[in-house]
Amino acid sequence: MSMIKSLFAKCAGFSGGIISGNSEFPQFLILGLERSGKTTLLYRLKIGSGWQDIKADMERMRQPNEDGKVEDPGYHYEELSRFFSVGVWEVPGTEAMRHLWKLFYHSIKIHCVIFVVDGAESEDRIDVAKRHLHVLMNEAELRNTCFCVVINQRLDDKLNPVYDEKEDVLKYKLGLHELHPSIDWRTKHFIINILELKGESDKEWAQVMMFAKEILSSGKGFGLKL
Ligand SMILES: Nc1nc2c(ncn2[C@@H]2O[C@H](COP(=O)(O)OP(=O)(O)O)[C@@H](O)[C@H]2O)c(=O)[nH]1
Ligand SMILES: [Mg+2]
Repeated sequence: MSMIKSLFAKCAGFSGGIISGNSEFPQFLILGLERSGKTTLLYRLKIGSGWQDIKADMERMRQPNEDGKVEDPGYHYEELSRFFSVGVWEVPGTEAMRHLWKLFYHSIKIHCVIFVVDGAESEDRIDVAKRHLHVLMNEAELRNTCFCVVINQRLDDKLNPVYDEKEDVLKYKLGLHELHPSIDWRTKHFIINILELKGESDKEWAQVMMFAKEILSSGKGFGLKL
């Protein structure tokens, strides 16, 4: 708890536990189960394909070094500015860390949740992801929040079948076809091969940002001027 509070304190605009209007731009929160591709997404957006060994590096950062410490701090904060300026928080999705997700959206006003699901995920884990996603969608603090569900297609992955865009089974398995109207209008899913994203300007990502802009600007929600 204190670890996260001190992290928030580092963020510009922190005042009395709530980052709101004076943080000046919308805050996004990337969530999803562990290994769905969240950190890869954040850094593909931030630095594009310039980080060539990202896959090997992500694996290495998960392993303890000689001192027994894990290099990846787990959570990350970056700012993006291609379409409109946003602050992006990315939090681990391990079982333990899922308990802490709420601390983020209780302490920070979150305008958009990017929920990442591995397209090659097992049935059991899809159910777990679905459960968490629907809890989030029904949280009071997130009642105006835009939800972008990103299905990580893993086109390059020889070990797993490629996610079939036409059948799009995760739309149903995640219950995205039967959302309450109060949630449906601010929710959309996108099928993206995260590892191939070439930075913020990538057209796959542009679709996510255009949808988020529409929802965040809507008078039904935050009514932001972006
Ligand atoms: N083959 C392949 N691997 C991916 C893709 N996206 C993520 N990964 C790998 O899957 C692992 C988990 O990704 P990571 O971003 O660390 O997941 P996180 O736990 O959700 O942050 C890493 O080794 C990534 O390099 C993808 O599109 N294709
Ligand atoms: Mg991660």
